[in-house]
Amino acid sequence: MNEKGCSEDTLFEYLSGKKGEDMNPSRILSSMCTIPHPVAVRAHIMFIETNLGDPGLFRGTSSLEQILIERLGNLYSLPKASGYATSGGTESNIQALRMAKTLADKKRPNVVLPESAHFSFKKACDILCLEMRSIPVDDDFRIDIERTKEAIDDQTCCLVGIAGTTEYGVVDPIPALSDIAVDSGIFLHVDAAFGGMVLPFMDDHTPFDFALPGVSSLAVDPHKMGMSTIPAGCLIVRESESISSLSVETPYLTVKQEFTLSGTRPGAPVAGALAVLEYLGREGMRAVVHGCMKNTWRLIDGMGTFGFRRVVTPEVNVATFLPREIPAPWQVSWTRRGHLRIVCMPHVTAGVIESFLEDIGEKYA
Ligand code: 0PR
Repeated sequence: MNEKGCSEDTLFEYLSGKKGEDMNPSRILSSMCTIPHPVAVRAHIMFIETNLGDPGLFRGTSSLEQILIERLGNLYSLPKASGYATSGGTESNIQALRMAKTLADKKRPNVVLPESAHFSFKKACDILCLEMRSIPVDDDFRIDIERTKEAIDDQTCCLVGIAGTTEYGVVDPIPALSDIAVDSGIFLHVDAAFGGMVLPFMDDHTPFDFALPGVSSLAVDPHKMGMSTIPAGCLIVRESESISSLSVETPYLTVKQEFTLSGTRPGAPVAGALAVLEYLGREGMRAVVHGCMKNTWRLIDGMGTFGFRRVVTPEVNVATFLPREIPAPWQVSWTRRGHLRIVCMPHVTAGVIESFLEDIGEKYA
């Protein structure tokens, strides 16, 4: 740190130079985040100083968090939802496993999840000292139900299903996982960090929410397809007792107990996330999701004409192909199995897809 400060002009020239080193978003085809919706940005700025870690000081902001959970609960067939706004899928998944572990109270607890699960589950299992039982996926990259049944034993505290996998954009057979959860009395967590803001706005999709009686908790990230500002995740739970099982005493705050992982928590992205839902409504979200799915299929068809074979039929806006080199400056990603992966987020417009296909055509036509 310098002894003397600098002028505001110098400071912002420096910052804008650094921003200029970031990638141009319209070339980013690898991200599950996107440019936030303008109403999210406006709401975020309005609530910039708020801290949900001490909700009594920010009653209005705190009520927005309650409304956000209620809105999402309604979207996932759970009108009386409990939960809270997290920093994203990682925190939601850690907290879900923490609930499952606390509630089950096993000596050597294990978690049964698909090998396609996001790496946040590895972090969660490390932190919580849980054995992670990774179940192979079938040819369509969904968890194998027979192998799942075989892996469960009397020390299993949690089952996990993914609604919209990070790498291949498919949905696990959550109805079958729900049946297993009901029969065995095991906590079922659904990671809908990505799909949670896609599937409810499609005409037809695999059931994945609380309408299935075995689903105990669900993670959804407004900062992905919900177009909110970062960081905005939500953990939704069926029973309020599950989440209060995580409570610790907070003697000098305006509330006496807290079940969140973070202490200080930003209210700004919560206002941002709710702003998008209120402003767009179901109709507006359907339009966004239909646009992204249309672009995904245009991409798959267009790539097909240049010999790029699709790996699987996605259920959300993630397209995967057998690997071939991609020309610069396009930023794509590669799955653990080496497949080319492109996420058609809202910033990846029809025009962006056409210009990408033109470059692919120049190289491969
Ligand atoms: N669950 C699923 C299904 C996810 O896809 C992700 C993240 C998480 C949980 C964890 O969420 P947070 O990262 O919010 O904690 N999926 C993306 C991924 O790992 C996140 C991402 C976003 C990565 C933008 C890169 C990027 O540019 O691929």
